[in-house]
Amino acid sequence: MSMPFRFIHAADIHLDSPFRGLTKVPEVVRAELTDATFAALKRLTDTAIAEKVDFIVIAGDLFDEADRSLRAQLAFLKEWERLADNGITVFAIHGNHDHLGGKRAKLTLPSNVHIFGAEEMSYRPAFHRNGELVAYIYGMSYGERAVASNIAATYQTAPEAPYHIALLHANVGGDSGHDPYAPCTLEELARSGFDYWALGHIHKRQVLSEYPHVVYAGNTQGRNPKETGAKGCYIVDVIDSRNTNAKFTTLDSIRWLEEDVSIEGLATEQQLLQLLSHQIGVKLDEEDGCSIMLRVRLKGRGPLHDHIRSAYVCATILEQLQSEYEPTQGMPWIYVYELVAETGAELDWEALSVEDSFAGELLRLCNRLEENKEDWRSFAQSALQDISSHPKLGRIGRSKWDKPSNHWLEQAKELTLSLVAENRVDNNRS
Ligand SMILES: [Mn+2]
Repeated sequence: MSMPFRFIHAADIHLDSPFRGLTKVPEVVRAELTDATFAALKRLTDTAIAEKVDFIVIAGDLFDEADRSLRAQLAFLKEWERLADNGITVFAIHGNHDHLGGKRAKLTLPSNVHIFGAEEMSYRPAFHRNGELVAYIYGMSYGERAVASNIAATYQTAPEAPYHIALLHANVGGDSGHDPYAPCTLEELARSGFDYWALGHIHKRQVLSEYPHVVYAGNTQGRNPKETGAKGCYIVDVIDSRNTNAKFTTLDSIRWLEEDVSIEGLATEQQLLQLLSHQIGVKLDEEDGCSIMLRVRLKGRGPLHDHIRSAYVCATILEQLQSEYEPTQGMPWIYVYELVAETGAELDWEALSVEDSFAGELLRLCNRLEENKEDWRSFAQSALQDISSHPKLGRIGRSKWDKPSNHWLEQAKELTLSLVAENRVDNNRS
């Protein structure tokens, strides 16, 4: 075995990715969101230099678009030159987002950068910074957006290297949440003879296996409300093929998070606002200097449920929080982009379930439907019959109405019972 070495495994940088879906954000937030993928790339270089890695591997989707923006290409060039100045080599493949069929400027890459071609799998030697051969890096880029074949099956190790690192942009194990590109199974990767599969494509980081290591690095910067949590890369220390240690490190400057806050025990909107304000302050301190895009979900049961069910009240509270935590440039900020109420009425469900009243009868019906999914399906279908058979309205949602979701039942139960039970209290009072 050769000497120990260190490399970075990154993927899915999606440089110059546009932020879609949020129309009303302050200018500071918009500008920093737009620059966030660039900031992550810069931090990747900084980290590689500070951690004295021998080389970097990037497993596809370096760019967000196959027709790469000039700004993105120049940014990569600049970072790669910084790496070259520090004796760090880069090995990269391109994925479905930046496949080699797209348009791009003709730039000459520095000699420390190797991009794998799309014709077939090929390999290159990787060296320790003292010049000793420590590994072979294998890879194959996408030549077009949709690669439907199992390209991992074409990967083969060359015997003479001490350690084998395979770069692959693929959907391993058929994750239904992602495009099924270059499909393959974990089992076939695990028995292929490679020591480390450096994967890209799925943006959530995960270590699927150790010895051999099969690892998704995740993306380097979250780009939308679905890409929550810390994002970055793995720093991998290899002593030998039976002693490999992958350590996650963050590269993101803006983090998408979700926070649940319970309304239990709160009597007024003012108390809710104070609680939210406090929680948000705590959150900002927790996330090691990152700015935060926060979605707050109100949960639990309490007297406030009736008030915050109104979209107006939620919107007003959200505005208050946004103005209290107004983002300023140059320091970490927190921006609450959404506040949703998923709360329930404060009801004595046990007493209600035996009560001789319309509300009691309604609850017993809901409970029966919850227990028997067949009953629920036929109940929902007959209730929706008129609307789903309507020539125009029916077209809107027939495919959904044919398969009524359990979530609808939960929502209907909450909504109807809080309305019915509320009226019942009012009647008792009058
Ligand atoms: Mn990607």
